[in-house]
Amino acid sequence: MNQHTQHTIHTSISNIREHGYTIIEEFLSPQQLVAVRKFLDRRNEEYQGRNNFEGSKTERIYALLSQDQLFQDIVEDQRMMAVCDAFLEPNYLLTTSQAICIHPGETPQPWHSDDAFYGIPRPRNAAMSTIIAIDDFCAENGGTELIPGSHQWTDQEIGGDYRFGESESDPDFAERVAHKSIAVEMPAGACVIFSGGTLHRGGRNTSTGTRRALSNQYCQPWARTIENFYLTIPREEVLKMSPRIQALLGYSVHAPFMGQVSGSHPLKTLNPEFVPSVYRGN
Ligand SMILES: O=C(O)CCC(=O)C(=O)O
Repeated sequence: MNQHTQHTIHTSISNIREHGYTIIEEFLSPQQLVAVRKFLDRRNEEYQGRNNFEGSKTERIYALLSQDQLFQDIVEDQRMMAVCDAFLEPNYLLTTSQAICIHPGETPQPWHSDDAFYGIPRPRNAAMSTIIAIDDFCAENGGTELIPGSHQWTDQEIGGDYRFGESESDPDFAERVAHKSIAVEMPAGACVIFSGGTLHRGGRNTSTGTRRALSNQYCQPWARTIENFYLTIPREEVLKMSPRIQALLGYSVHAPFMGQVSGSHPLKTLNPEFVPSVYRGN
């Protein structure tokens, strides 16, 4: 790792500690950016959101890393792994890997934090999120909005459980945070990394173009993941992935025995001959 990368990681970690987020410019190489765009251009109308949280004019592709090695490389980017190493316990997991394409006319997403699934009092340290710009992000095209410093807010300070849209029913909340929030304006290829506790939302898209992004999120090794990768990614595909990606998908043991499979290490299940002991004999 060169000195520039080390400096980027160091700055990112201290920004996240202090402000709840950081931006890494040129997170994707120009080649990666071109390849991601090419992939997304081929995949229109993949999955239209079913509610205001997913976004009725927002297209999402879940389990994105299973689609191409390109996305696996981005998931295990060394800068992001170093940031996760600083905030999460060893054996942390990938909790979701998705493309989020916000089309023109989309309304703002409800304010939320990505760690709201975990019923631990705030401020908590359960997850880390990334949003990587595939198009330039601005306030008009649905660029992510976030509230700096909100990773430190307690449940009382928030005044509600803003999990999947509850903030919409509380106009006071939007009013209280309006002057505290910022629109993340960043060029294509840049990445905003934020604490799972940082309040944020996908912005309103009043422009004529689609705002495309990737979002990889990571959680503590003891937390349930948003996406159930054991069921979405066939084991023969997992077998082809790097050891790091396999561990991030849950083919790892969080000491002393979380994640075991009938008493065996989950990596053993990648052997096509593996049969869980529960099926043997009886
Ligand atoms: O697309 C964005 O900018 C934010 C999306 C988001 O926060 C989410 O779907 O959880």
